[in-house]
Amino acid sequence: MKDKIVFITGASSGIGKGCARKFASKGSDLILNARNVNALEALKIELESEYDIHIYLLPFDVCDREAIKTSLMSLPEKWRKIDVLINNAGLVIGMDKEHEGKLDEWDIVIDTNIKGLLAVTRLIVPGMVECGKGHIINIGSIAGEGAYPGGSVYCATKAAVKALSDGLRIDLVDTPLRVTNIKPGMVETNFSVIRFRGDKQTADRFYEGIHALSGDDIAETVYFAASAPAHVQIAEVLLMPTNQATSTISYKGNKK
Ligand code: 8X3
Repeated sequence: MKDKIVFITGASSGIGKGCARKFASKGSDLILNARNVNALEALKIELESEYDIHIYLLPFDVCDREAIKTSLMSLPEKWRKIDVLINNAGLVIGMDKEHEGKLDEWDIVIDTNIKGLLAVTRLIVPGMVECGKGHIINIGSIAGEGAYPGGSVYCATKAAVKALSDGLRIDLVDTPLRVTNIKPGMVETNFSVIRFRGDKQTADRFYEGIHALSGDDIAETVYFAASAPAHVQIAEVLLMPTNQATSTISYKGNKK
């Protein structure tokens, strides 16, 4: 993946940061997006000093359609031919029942996980089609396989990521472009702290007794899909910890 340009949304932490590290270690140049400018700048300094690569920062909120447009239009010419788009930005707030949760929080989840992914895709993929090359890797979730207690809206958004990935694969079938949906199970990142509205202790308890996946584990699979030969399209990957079987069935008897 040397000299390829990889665009990652939500790159300041977790799976996005893991992907940034992995692709940087393989010689890819990176366009990194997130809302947290300071975290992005720190990551740029870290990776550019460690690897012989260049990083361009595009801080915006994927919910802000105008900001996405302005930012992408501001990209210097040499950064415009994006090889790999990793639609990673996503979140969940709360684990409320569908008839009890907060509509305002769900708006943020839906706007980020579905509409944000769609807006970024809509703006970047036409350039890939024009160049006759490109790979769109969406970070879906095991949550998109079926609903689980307290997850109804999040699960719905990840089911939407599956439909958007499948639909895009259909729409691009007559092109050399590839579309992959990576569907992680339990991954221990800041994601769960946000899920529990900032309560780190509850988030930690969620993963107690199971060796959860890390952002770096997911990045390995993302890289595997991206670096497959051009005629190989990895459509979907469902990956979870060894002691997880489904969204709701896991064995938490093993200490980390
Ligand atoms: C996160 C997976 O099962 O923790 O996408 O909700 S789960």
